[in-house]
Amino acid sequence: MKKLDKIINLSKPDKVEIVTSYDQIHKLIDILVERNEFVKVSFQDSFWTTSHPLDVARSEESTFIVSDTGLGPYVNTVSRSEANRLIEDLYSNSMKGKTAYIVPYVMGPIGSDRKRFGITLTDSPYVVANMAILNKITLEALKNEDQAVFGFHSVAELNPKKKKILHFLDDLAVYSVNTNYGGNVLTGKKCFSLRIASFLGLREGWLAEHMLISTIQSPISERFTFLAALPSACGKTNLAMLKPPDEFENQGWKVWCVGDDIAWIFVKNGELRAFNPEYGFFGVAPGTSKKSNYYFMKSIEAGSCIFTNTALDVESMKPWWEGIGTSVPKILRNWKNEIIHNPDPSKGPFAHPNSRITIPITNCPVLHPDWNNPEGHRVDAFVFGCRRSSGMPLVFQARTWKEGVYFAATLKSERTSAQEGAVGVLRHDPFAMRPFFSYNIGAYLRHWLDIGSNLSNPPTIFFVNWFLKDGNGNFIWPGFGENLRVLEWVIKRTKNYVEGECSILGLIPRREDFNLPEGVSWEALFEIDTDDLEVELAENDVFLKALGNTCPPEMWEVHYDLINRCQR
Ligand code: GTP
Ligand code: SPV
Ligand code: MN
Repeated sequence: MKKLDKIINLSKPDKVEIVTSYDQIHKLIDILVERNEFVKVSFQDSFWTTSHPLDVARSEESTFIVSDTGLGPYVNTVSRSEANRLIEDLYSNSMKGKTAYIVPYVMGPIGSDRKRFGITLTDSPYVVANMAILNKITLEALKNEDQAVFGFHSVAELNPKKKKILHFLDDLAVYSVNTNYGGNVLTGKKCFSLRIASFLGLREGWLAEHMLISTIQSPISERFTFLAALPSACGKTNLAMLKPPDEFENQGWKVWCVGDDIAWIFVKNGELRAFNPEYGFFGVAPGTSKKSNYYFMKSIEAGSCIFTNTALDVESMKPWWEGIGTSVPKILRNWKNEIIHNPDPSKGPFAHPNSRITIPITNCPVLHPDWNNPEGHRVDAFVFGCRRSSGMPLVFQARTWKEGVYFAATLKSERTSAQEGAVGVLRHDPFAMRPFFSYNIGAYLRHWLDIGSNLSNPPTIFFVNWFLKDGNGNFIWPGFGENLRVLEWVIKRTKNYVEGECSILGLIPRREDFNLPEGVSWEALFEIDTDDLEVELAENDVFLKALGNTCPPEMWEVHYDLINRCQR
């Protein structure tokens, strides 16, 4: 295997082992436990671990697409010669004294001709253990290595200053070094399933998106599948396995989860269809409780999970985090692996805000019975979301596909702990894809517009914001299961059961069509401040201009139309 040999010769591991069975992974976990890197917790076959304290989130600044030309806004590039120099330098002898593991896997349903193989070489048993949950291990990948996406990961010195995540699109290869956490290193996740896959999608006529997939079963629709894009740590996992409020559940509403993070989307017979290429969840812990996300908690209890950077109750050996719904344990290990007796709750957080749990998808009690259908699922609606304390209503519908693409392209959201950097700062996050674009955004928008024009009956497109706050900083909207009330309106609009009301942005619900929970102010949810909007339109102008002549003219059409509506 030429590609593997090159990096093995350079990094010089003592041993190379191909991971072919789950038995082997159990043995690997035993080694991690012996080394005290994994701690057995009270759930069956589940383990707790911590990462380097400066390696706790995705590092956008260290993530690059290898290209000899610039690729426009939000795409960090590095030249091929510089990338090769970095690899020579950073991987040289980086695996000495270690074992390199080769993980062959597949993304997507086995029976689908749209599945893709991946081969990751890593010197981190932690990465192997996580990838064995998130991806399906298969030797088929080695037989198809010419089409496989390669990941070369080395912990090396674990020096955050020398952290690099390099993507060679044409070579289908990702190099990740000096990091050992999450999306930086689990190469099947964002590196392959978004950055490399979306580039392949552009070439081949399909889409790879940062979206959950769920199917709603209800008295008003037999089966309704929606895809939702929300920036990292803005609610995809929660929405994907939503537990309906009692009054809905009693009427027969149920949400089936197909995926919680990534969707591969394609056109078939004039219809849009999607599948989830992953085999597990890598979900945010803090804020998750039986009350906020019942089925996620149930998924954890089913076992075979890995807890990274949560706290750990030393007496019960149960992982703990802020918002879990129980008081701070008397003796805990925090995310920095310090043992604390009688912790002062005001001295937290004891779990890192981006602490995560790796869970086999089959643990989910509301996993769609047909989740892994090789034909995918027909897409009825798209939902784009953001986290904003103001300036964006609870929900509105784009009137047309073109408008939907414009609003998705100009979405803004407050930064969360899933990325390194200051939390809470409002930043532009097109399609919830800002950290994951691997080619020019103008071309990306063109691709979306072209896909839409190939559909006989394109999905509807909605925008949501669960995170509006009042003057005291409290959330106005109850969120979580209650978000089904918004989805109910999404279904009614998609099926044309009700009319929408025109607003400057798009269609908002008429009061009588929306099942508002008690004690929530309608006005506060749907206020649109035209002064704020004008400021945003000015920002959008700057963004569209930055795309230069790659910006599809349709985007300018919608933009000027909005400006006109605003001035009227
Ligand atoms: P990634 O895995 O990073 O892509 O995140 P995600 O989009 O899947 O976000 P997730 O569902 O894990 O939620 C992130 C955080 O937002 C958690 O702390 C949740 O408890 C919180 N959250 C999710 N949905 C809601 C909601 O409707 N309202 C409020 N207030 N918080 C929510
Ligand atoms: C995200 O940040 O969007 C995640 C976690 O889903 S990671 O795999 O680290 O990208
Ligand atoms: Mn994500």
